[in-house]
Amino acid sequence: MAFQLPDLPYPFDALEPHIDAQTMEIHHDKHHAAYTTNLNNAIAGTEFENMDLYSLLAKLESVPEEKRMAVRNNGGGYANHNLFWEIMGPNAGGAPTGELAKAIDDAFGSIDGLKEKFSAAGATRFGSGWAWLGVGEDGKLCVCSTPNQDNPWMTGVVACTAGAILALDVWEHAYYLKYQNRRPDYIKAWWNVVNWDAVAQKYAAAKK
Ligand code: MN3
Repeated sequence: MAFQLPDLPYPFDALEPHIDAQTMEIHHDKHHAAYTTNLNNAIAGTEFENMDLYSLLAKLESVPEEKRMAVRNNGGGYANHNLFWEIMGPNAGGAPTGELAKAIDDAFGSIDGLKEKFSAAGATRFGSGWAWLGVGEDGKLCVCSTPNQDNPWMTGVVACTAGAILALDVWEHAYYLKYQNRRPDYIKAWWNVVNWDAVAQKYAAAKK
């Protein structure tokens, strides 16, 4: 198969009490696994099978129409969760340092300015979707939100094209067991599990 479900880089209960173990297990083993399987099924036997994931997402318009929505939804779901697991971790939270901290101050005034804008992007996303922090085409940090499993790598499809470095899943499956309808509470707690060292590495790579 072209794409493989990555292992979760920490145990299911590593993000407790902010994100509960049962949510993590279902989210990774069922939801992310399904996106992976469905992406592979959609591209099986096509020229897209051996394409790099981010090239595929940037060229959705070249995917035949009958497969395009399956690739968009499941390729998005596959890529989005890959990033989501990587930018969280145990013993995390706090604030970024170094070049990333400087870039955040330049773009948003402060880390609190970023948190306010990013949290609002997630909280106000109607229905299911994601909030993003990315390096825009002008090289500056930007915040945006996408519906469903769309993401800023989908050139020509989404309003904000960027190299994503931080992602927040606001689908109900990401928080409903613990937070029910209280999405803002989930978002507030989620900042405690953001692995800023991982985000800084993504930032350095996206700037290149
Ligand atoms: Mn999800």
